[in-house]
Amino acid sequence: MRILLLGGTTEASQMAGLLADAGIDAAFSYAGRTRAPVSQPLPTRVGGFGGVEGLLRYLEGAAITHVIDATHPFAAGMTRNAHDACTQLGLPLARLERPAWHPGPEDDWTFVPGVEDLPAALPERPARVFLAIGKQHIGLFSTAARHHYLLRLVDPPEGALPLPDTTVVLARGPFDVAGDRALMEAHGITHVVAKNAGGSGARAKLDAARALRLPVILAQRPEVPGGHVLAQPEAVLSWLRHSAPRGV
Ligand code: 3Y8
Ligand code: NAP
Repeated sequence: MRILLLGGTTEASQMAGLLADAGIDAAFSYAGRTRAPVSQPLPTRVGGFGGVEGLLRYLEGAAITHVIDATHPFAAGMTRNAHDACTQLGLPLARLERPAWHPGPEDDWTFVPGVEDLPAALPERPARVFLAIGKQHIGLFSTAARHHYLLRLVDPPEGALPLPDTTVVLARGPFDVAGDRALMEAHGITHVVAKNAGGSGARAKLDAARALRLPVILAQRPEVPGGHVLAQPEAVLSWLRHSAPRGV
């Protein structure tokens, strides 16, 4: 048995620990989005595969027998490619995915279909927006340049930002409610904009918004192919044991 673990999330790091502790032959994969990703207890590769074709070559070259897609719910491209490649090769594929967030009675949440719909959901009058969606989609907000944006990024931006009125904080997360509440108060935030990422690592800002009674605008997740979706790393481990040849 040899596993490819597609990582980049809290759950992927937990899965890596389980596989390493079980002594299962596995390789961890990052996209290479950040300069210094957290190290993993597994041999780690960094960078894209080169589309489905590149992934097929990697899977065959590395004699991978099972794939675990523990990427982020918004990493739709990687998820689609993993599904297509595993279907072509007839390889077992499980997706480790955390459930989406749902509002409580005290929450003031607005959902939009996708990340590209977020700017239009902001108010006409200038606001002070905590834009916690990372770096890849900041450009979408250049059509809403009237607002002040508090940007939380993993790495310093290379070059000028596509927005005129910003404050940048650098942080990798996972985050905590007290820290996010203090950050939002210090910057006089009036709106929180985020992705419906689910999980614990990005949840703090939603709880802080609830405490401060601030509106939240959330992008819903992109559609991804079906398949074997599990919510806990332990469930993936038992899936592996049941789908492996005898004696694992
Ligand atoms: C490179 C690996 C771990 C994993 C930690 C989780 C928690 C902290 C919360 C906010 C939201 C955001 C962003 C976020 C979180 C965890 C998790 C999660 C959100 C690292 C990591 C990589 C990335 C890529 C990065 C994206 C960006 C998204 C920032 C490592 C730290 C906004 C998603 O600068 C960039 O280009 C950043 C790109 C994809 C979204 C975007 O579109 O910009 N994640 N995040 C992975 C790779 O190379 O394969 O550097 O160590 C992982 C984590 N980020 O093991 O503890 O599991 O969700 N990551 C979102 O959820 O909205 C921050 O600020 O409140
Ligand atoms: P994406 O849009 O789905 O993928 C774009 C391309 O990046 C993929 O086609 C693939 O390139 C490469 N890629 C993505 N994940 C990879 C991985 N784990 N290993 C190797 N290559 C990978 O991905 P994304 O949204 O940019 O996310 C990139 C990474 O950040 C993923 O590891 C994801 O788990 C993590 N992350 C993303 C978010 C988010 O909000 N999107 C949040 C937290 C963590 P090729 O086509 O060349 O193979």
